Formats: sequence, structure tokens, C-alpha cells
Amino acid sequence: MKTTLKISGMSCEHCVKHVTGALEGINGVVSAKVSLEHNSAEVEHTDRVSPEAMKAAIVEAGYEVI
Ligand SMILES: [Cu+2]
Repeated sequence: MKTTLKISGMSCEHCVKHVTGALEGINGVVSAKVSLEHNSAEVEHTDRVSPEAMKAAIVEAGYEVI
């Protein structure tokens, strides 16, 4: 499955790495492509991963899902 999330609060490549790591740390996430330019994350994951779990990981990392 693929989910695209809109993220606010990222300002540099460090933020991108932080968000990528947070998403890829979720059990069931295969990969996360985070774009600073588009303020988005394209997440490939199994159907066991809920959008809420991905949002929670991003919020926990210090960013916002919009
Ligand atoms: Cu940053």
C-alpha cells in the first residue's frame, strides 16, 4: 500500500532524515520518501500500518501532519 502524507515543520535535510527515520521505524513500513520541497512523505507499507500510526510517528518526531 502507498500513503501520501502532508507534513509541516520541516526546514532542512536533517528534518527530512528525522521524518524518514521515524516513518521507517514503524513495523510494517517498507520505505518512506520524504520531500522537503513538497512537504510530503510517500510511504510504502503493509496493510497493517494505519494512517494514524504514521501520523503519530511524525508528531512524536516533532512535526505536524496537515
Ligand atoms: Cu531541519
